[in-house]
Amino acid sequence: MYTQSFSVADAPGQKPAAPTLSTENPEEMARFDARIDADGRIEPQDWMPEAYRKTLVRQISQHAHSEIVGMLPEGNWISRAPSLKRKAILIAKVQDEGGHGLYLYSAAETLGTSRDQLLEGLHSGRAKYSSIFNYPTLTWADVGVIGWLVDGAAIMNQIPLCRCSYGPYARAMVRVCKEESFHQRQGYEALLVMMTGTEAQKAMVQDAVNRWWWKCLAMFGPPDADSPNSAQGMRWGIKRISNDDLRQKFVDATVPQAKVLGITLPDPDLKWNEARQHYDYGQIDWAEFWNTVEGNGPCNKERLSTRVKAHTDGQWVRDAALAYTRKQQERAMKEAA
Ligand code: BYC
Repeated sequence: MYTQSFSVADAPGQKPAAPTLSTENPEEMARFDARIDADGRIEPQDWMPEAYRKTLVRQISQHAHSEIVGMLPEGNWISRAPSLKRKAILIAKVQDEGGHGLYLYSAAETLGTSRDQLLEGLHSGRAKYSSIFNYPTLTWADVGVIGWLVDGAAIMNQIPLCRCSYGPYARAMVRVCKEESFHQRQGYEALLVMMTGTEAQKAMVQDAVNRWWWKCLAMFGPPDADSPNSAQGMRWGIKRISNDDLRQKFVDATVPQAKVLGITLPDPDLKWNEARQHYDYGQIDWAEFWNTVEGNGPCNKERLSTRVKAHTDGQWVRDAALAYTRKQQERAMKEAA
């Protein structure tokens, strides 16, 4: 299963020499580059190039939005979970995802962007969030498969982020990964139970795997050759492992788990390559991926409108919290006077 042991040191020579990025203060820039080269952490109060700040706000806010929108496909099943135990687990999991979104918004705020600006990006449809949450959860087996495969892919991507060069993001990721690990296991266990059930239950698991497998491989982002942000992200120690390498690690870790489960992964080209010591796999439908990222997947519009409605409906809670804080401050001032 997935553990923090996936957090391995970078291969020697993985970081190319620092390019001169901008016309920003060259002394500050040299200090920043030296700290990145020494694998040091950058903290909110430290000087950083504007492009580094912008990249972090982009990635961390997309990540936060993914956690928040990611509550919706599984949230749909809370009222229909097959037992009290499964309902309690699912409520806890969905609540964890909300918590992850909040840590991540807080981490993004340390870079000088307000929560309102971040949310406006999501609600207006300008900001991206993970493609995976734009597909429907048709059966209870989808909830198990999201835990096993979607959270499994998320952990694979996020464990290297625990060593990200930006301190608040890296620290948030440590806790997020621990919780994601529980999410992955609960999904796998739910599927194991279904696979000891009736033929209809087994078929439901296989059908869900068939629908989610390729979408999960696409979650890691475009192939390295088509990934415009990777080179700079790796140089800055934000990304530690490339999209394709993470995807390969995920396939290699998942194939044996599928065997234990007793399901078939829907890829006729999936086979062990002795020379590479990895599994080969088939072609991902990148046109479908980009179509979904651009807002035209099966559930994009529904997800966004549900989020916007939840935010609007929650306005009175924010107003009440602010009024309460103001009242407390006024009282404290009066007492101090
Ligand atoms: N979906 O140059 P690239 C979770 C975009 S939460 C949509 O490779 P980068 C969970 C990418 O943003 C999972 N868009 O970019 C929650 C970029 O567009 P912009 C979320 C994608 O940043 C609840 C463009 O494509 N995890 O699992 O170097 C319940 C080119 O890509 C996707 C994170 O956010 C995608 N799948 O690498 C259960 C982890 N992939 O911004 C589970 C943090 C790529 O230039 N993020 N794009 O307009 C990352 O690690 C990186 O941002 C990515 C992309 C690997 C996702």
